[in-house]
Amino acid sequence: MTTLTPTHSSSIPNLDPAIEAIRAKVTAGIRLSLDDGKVLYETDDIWSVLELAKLVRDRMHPGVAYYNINRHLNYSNVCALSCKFCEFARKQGDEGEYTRDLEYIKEQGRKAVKSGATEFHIVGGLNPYLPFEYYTDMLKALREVAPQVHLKAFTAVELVHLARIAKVYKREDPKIGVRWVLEKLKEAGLGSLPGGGAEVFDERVHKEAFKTKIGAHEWLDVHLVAHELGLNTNCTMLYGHVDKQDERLRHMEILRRSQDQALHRLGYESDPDGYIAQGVVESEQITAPVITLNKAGVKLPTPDGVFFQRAATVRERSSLECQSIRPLPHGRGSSEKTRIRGGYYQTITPLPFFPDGSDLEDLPGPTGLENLRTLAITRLMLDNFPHVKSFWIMQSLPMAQLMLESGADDIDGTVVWYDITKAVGEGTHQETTELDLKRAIIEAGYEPVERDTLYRRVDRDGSRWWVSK
Ligand code: V47
Repeated sequence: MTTLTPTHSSSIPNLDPAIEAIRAKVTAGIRLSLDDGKVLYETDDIWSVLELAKLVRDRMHPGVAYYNINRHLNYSNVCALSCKFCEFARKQGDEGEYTRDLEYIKEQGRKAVKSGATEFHIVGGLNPYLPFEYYTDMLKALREVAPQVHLKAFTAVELVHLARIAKVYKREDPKIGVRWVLEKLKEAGLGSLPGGGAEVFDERVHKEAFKTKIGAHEWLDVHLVAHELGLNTNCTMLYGHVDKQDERLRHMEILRRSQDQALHRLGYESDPDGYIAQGVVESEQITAPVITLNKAGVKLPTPDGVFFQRAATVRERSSLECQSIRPLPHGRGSSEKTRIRGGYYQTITPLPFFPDGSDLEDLPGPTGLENLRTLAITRLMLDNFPHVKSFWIMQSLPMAQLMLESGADDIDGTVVWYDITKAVGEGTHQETTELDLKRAIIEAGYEPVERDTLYRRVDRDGSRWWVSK
C-alpha cells in the first residue's frame, strides 16, 4: 500500500511570497511567463492561484456566467485510430459500434428544435468507411429540419481525415485540402469548430499516448485555416494522463501564440507588455505580436463586431502603471473604429483525463484540486482567450460551480447525450436541465446568461429563442 504524505502544511492559507510578484502582473494584465506558470503549479498556496484566476475572470466577465441549451451528437464511434486514453472508439464489427444514418440525424434535429436547443456539438471517430458526402449530407439534413440551430462540428483531427477521404489531402501542405473541406462544410451549414483533439501539444506525449493522431502542427493549421475563413473555433487540453506540468504550460503558450496570430489578423494591436516564451513555437512559424484581452476595459471580440476604444498613449500607460492603476485598453488610433468578425478562438476547455475503460486505466486520473488548479492556471496563462469553460459533464456540476469561482465563466449546456467519457454510474444519457444549470450558477454568485455558440446573449419564450438585441 502506498503511504500518502500531505503535500502542504495544515495552516490555511499557505501564503507564498513568490505569488506576490505574479499577483502584481495579474493585477496589471501583464502576460505571465512559463516560469510564472511553474510557480502557479508548484505553490502550496493553491487558494491564491484560484483567487487570482477569479480576479481575471471577474474583470473580463463581471457578475455573469454563461451556459447554453445544446445537444451533443456523436455520429459514429468507429475509429481508425487507437489513442491510449480513449474509451469511445470501436472497430467496425466490434460490440457496441454504431454509425448513425440520416434518419437518426434528422430525428435528433427535430428533438433539438422541440427542446429549444441553440447548438449541436457534433463529433465522431475517424470512420474509414464513410464517404465525404456523409458529412455534408449530415449538415444539410440538420439545416433542413433545424435551420436555426448552430452546427459546431468536427475536430481538427476529423477534418484532416475528411481531407484524406475526399482525396484532397496534400502532405506537403495539409492546409490546402483542409481549406477545400471547410469551404464545402461551410456551404452545407457548418458554423464553427469544437476544440477537441488537441490533447497536449508535445512530441513525447504524442508518441506515448496518441501516436497515430495528427500532431500539433496539423491541429494548429486546421484552426488557422478555419480562422482565415472567418469561422470561430474552440480548443481543449486533455491533461492528467502521461503529460507533465511543463508540457501543459507549453501547450498553453502555443495556444496563446496561435490566438495572438488570429487577433492580429482581426486588427487588434500589440500589447507593449508582451512576453514570448523562447523555443516553444518557432516551428509553428507564428510571428504575430503579443495581444492580450485581460486588461481592464479591453473589448472582447464578438462575431457581430466590436469597437476598439481609444488607445492609451505610452505616457498615459506608464503613468497609470506607476500609480498601480489598471491600464487603459489598447487599440487603434484615437477614434478609429474597427469591426471584428469571426475567426478566433472563443474558449479553452481543460479536459481532465477519465481513465476507466482506456488503455491507460491503471493511471489514477487527476484529483479535484488538480482540476481546479489547472483550470485556474489556464485562465491566468491564456490572457487572450475570451472564455474558459468548465465542461460540467467531465468536471461534474458541483465542481463546475467551484470552477466558476476559480477562472471559468462558462459551464457548457444541457448536453443530453454524450459518449466520449462517462462519469461513474452514467451511460450515454448525460443530461441536465436549464434550471439546474441556472441554479448552479446563481449559487456560485453569478447571473446566469444563456448564450448561443458564438457567445451572444439569447432570449427565449419556451422553445422559441432569438439573439438579444
Ligand atoms: O477530443 C477523449 C477528449 C475530447 C478522453 O469545444 C477524453 O466547446 C478525458 O473536445 N478522458 C472531446 N478526455 C470533448 C471536447 C469538448 C468537450 C466540451 C466542449 C468542447 C468545445 C469540446 O475529449 C476529445 C479528447 O480530447 N477525450 N477520451 C478521456 N478518456
